[in-house]
Amino acid sequence: MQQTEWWKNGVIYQIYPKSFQDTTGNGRGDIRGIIQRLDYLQMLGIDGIWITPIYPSPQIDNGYDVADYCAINPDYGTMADFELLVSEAHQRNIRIVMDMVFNHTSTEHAWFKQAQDPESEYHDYYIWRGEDQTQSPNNWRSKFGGSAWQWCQQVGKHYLHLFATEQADLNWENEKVRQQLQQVCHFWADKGVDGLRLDVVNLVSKNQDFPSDDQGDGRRFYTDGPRIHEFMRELSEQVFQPRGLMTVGEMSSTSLQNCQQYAALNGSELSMTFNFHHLKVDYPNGEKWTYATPDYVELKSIFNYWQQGMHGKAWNALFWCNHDQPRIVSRFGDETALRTISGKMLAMVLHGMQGTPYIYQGEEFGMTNPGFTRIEQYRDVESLNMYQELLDKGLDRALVLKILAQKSRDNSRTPMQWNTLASAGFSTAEPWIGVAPNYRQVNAESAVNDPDSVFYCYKKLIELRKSLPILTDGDYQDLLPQHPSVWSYLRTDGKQKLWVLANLSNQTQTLERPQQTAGEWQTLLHNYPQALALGDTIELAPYQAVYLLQS
Ligand code: TEU
Repeated sequence: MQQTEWWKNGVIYQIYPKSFQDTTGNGRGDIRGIIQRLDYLQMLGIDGIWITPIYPSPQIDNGYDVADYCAINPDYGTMADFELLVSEAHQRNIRIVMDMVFNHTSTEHAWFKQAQDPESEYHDYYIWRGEDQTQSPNNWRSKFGGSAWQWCQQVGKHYLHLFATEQADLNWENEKVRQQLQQVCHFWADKGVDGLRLDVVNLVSKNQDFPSDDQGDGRRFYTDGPRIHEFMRELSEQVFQPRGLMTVGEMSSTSLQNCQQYAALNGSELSMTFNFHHLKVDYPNGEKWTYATPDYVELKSIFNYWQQGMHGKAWNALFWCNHDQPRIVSRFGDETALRTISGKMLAMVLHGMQGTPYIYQGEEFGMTNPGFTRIEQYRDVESLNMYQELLDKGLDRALVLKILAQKSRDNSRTPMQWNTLASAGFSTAEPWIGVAPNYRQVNAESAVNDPDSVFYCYKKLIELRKSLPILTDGDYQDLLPQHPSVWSYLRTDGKQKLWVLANLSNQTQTLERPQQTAGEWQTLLHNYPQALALGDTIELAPYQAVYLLQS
């Protein structure tokens, strides 16, 4: 497909294939399931799909433990299925974005197996340190709990794994590793892929002294590390630019200054970046594994910082949800009576900003967390590890389960709710992870049949991004940064003004009309049956949101 900067006014839809659509009756989704649902995605109006890893993998981390970068996991189908998906998607003007997991491979990858022979050329593909089995080379922690080092008897050294033990970190200092990874990108570009999502790519350059961290878990020694921009420019020059690939880097704990470089408008490194600062406003003191309520003043201030800091310099990816995050209506909205209203409000607030919006499967009709109550319902390696770690710390089991129900990555991984049939139309068999119990009310089919559903709000937002240049180009100003629950921001592009006004609470909010909003406004979009009355004081109903335009 033609490779202009299509993502600048485009919207990307994320698919977690294992939970999207099963066509073989094994309880797990597959590539043919994605093909079957392309018409639905075309109706929604999205421009591309990002598909999380479908490569051969022992599935310790649901495919983020890749055993072969250039093949399809038979569980998901065949390479022929994938090629069919590319052509079927392209026929509908839907581009394909593949997930590249280049910080680590599975320990089942042929490279890692051979790396265990210190004489092999693959040995130096990984990071080996420390000859004392009883002592880790440093105190770095794995993001999934425990030490980041694992002893390998055959080598007589530890290898580094920032994630699960079965995910060994690649040694990017080795030029051959970087060349191999370039070849992987070429392989998928040859298949017709249009873009790449690069998993935790800002962690690949490690401080080569591997110092212990007396202030934390080690992340400051490998996040946005010493050679990271050099590595990104190299990939960009060798592959991304010549192949016209759109790229989005998943940036773990990054900074604005680094993202201004990664996602610079001249495209010297990547097209755009995901960062997660806005999704830590319910991590008190940076601690994810607590039961907490979000701080909306903090949330607005983070968006203000990133919207203003990237404007005119670099390009943002916008998202509320992905396969690692709880569902947004459960998190910042309402799961029950005001689910639809709050789902639309959250969509409007995010899609009113500058950047490329991402929609995670099911978000477009307001899917919720499943409300798991037993540990047996969880599948995620991080959740299972943290469950044990929190119990070991002495936390009460009921509290730990409550924390998991709020924070677990499995909240977003339950099967896509297509309709009211058994297993929500996802599969004819027992799904690999339980379906959320509300699927009879909350499903794609009901949403498509209801003109007032969240689905049509997303559809409208996708259309607006194509027809209203201010959404792509305008700057951003927060009009009420200190208000605890009202979000009121202005986008301006010299020709028009777009005013986005939203109530993040389940209470009515009354406010004075900000002076910057004088004059006449045309209502573009609202989430209540009646439009908002604009007087000197404004009354916002629970979760009410409105887009107002001044030309
Ligand atoms: O996630 C990286 C990441 O830092 C997280 O969002 C992670 O889920 C979080 O730290 C856990 O608290 C990416 C993938 O999106 C995730 O699914 C993988 O597990 C991870 O990388 C390793 O490949």
